[in-house]
Amino acid sequence: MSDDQTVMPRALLVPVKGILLPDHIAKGFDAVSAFCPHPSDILIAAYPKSGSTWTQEIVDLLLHDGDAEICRRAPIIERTVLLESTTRIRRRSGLDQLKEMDPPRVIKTHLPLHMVPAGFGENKCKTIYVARNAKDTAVSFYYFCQMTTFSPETGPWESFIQKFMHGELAWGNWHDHVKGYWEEREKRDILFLFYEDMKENPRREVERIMKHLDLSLSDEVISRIVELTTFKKMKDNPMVNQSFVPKEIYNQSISKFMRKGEVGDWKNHFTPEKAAEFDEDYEKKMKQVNIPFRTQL
Ligand code: PPS
Repeated sequence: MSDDQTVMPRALLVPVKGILLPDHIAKGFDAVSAFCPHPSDILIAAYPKSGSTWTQEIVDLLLHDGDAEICRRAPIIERTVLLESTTRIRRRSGLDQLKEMDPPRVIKTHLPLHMVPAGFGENKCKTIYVARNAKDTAVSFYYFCQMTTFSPETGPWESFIQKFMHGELAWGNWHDHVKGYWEEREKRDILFLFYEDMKENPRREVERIMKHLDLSLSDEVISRIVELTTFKKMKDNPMVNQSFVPKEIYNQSISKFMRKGEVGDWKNHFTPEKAAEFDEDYEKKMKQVNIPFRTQL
């Protein structure tokens, strides 16, 4: 821990329905499970570090006609709510925040699909899942876990990758998370986004999100949204770069929340041997599905 980090105990991980969750989130899970959304609420789901904050900002801008000022009305964590968040990491729990908001609310979750409250499916809430290739997700998660007390200590990178491969990190196994949403995407009308596609052609992906939400905005507004949600713009935007989160929770002097925002950073972290081992394990776990992930552009 760096000298200037205020000491706050690290979260522990405990299993809930076979998935490891930070202890404070596990404690509130029954209440989260019972949450009933309004049919107009929008769900953004993602395994951690897959591009959910980016998607949240795009959705908030789409819902407000690309109005940058309105979307600076509050930090992203107030405008769009992490369903399972607790007072250990936020001023109010996600459920308390939601009580004070009028639908349509933008709700984020890292829960795997089988743990998402049934009401989202029953009420046919618009759902977006954003996925990122496993190796870049692991790298991003490693830096995130170093800077937040939200997670247990990471240990060295080599052991962190092992934990990532074996579902021993918070929110469980990346492979099952992604497969769970992928397999249900048609039945539940889930818009399945890839981080790499968003990097490659953000305008196309913003338009896909807009259509999924049954919105129709002018070309000019879409261009503005694309511009406002570039990595650079979001990194400099105090309402999205998480600089508002207290240092004892996110110590951004260790690593920035808006860290690199690239596809292929894994190449700077995986040795050829580690990449081969990771890929072999990946093939075994993902062989029954053909999800077109890209690890470089
Ligand atoms: S979290 O903590 O799970 O909610 O994180 P999440 O927002 O899902 O993912 C964080 C990573 O997304 C990157 N990011 C972006 N990349 C490109 N463009 C934009 N606009 C953008 N916004 C966020 C962020 O930098 C994290 O990735 P890394 O690789 O760590 O930089």
